[in-house]
Amino acid sequence: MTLAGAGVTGLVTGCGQNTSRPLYASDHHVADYPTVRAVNAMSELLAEKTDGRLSIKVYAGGQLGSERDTLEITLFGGLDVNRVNAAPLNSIAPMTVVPCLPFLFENEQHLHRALDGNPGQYILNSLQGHGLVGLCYYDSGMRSFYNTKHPIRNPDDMKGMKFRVQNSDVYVSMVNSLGGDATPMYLGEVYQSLVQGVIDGAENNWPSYHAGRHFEVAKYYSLTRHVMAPEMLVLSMHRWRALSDSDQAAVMESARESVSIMRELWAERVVEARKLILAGGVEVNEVDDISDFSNLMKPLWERKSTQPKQRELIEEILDMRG
Ligand code: GTR
Repeated sequence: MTLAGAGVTGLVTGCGQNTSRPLYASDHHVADYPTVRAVNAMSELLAEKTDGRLSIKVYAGGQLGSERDTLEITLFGGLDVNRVNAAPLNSIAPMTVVPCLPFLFENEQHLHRALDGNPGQYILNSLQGHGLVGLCYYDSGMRSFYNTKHPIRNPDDMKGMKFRVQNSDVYVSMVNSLGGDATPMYLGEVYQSLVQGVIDGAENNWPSYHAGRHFEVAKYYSLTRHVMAPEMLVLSMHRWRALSDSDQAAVMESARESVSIMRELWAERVVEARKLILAGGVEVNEVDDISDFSNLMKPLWERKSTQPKQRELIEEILDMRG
């Protein structure tokens, strides 16, 4: 959908000459999803810090288009803020590949240590070389595979099945390395594609598996927990440059403060989504031996992180394991 088609006029403002208008933000998820609620919470914090001069208006529910499309719009300054997963940033900013690597993080604590620490900050800063300002990370839990056919207990069970992946080479290689057939596709098309049999499955965390109603059609959820790629909040460099130093500081601070709000909202939503999914008759299974999956994905780390700095970050993150 175009911006005008979504009823959003005046969004493309010629790179932020009007610095007192709200920051316009996009999110694929609907209004009550934790990411949208977190950005709304950030908006309130920002308004408090700037005596109401600055706030954020979120266009939720993917009104403005897919994450890839809205990122492009953000890059040229037609949109200010974007809440996206790290994956669609992979083709824009190579350091974002690192937190998307399968089986990099051993658990949530490890993920938080890495993202709250040096590696996370380095990756956020690296966006500045690519027309974006990295504001913060939000939780996105662990992604697992689901499908319409049968439980996946080992990679052989994925053979001959088509899995939707996010628009990122890392994810295409990931599914192909496991023996499945990867189909990159916008999240908004997944439900229909599952219904029509265009794809057999996809992979996501509990809340997105639930929010997109994929669990109604793809009844097998296999707990591979293969990726913990975080959500990221980014701001257009055009709008950033148009802000005063103190407004830039207020934006950064309110983004940071929204992280703990999001973590609470996320933890609650995971529990709630899981309950609803189980009540919906989904068959959930653990996999036999997770190393059957992780061993196949190791060569992918080498292929997808060819820059020395990416390697360094991986090592630093591995050293932060518990
Ligand atoms: C969700 C994430 C979205 C999007 C989506 C996807 O978990 O919140 O930003 O990346 O996954 O699979 O496309």
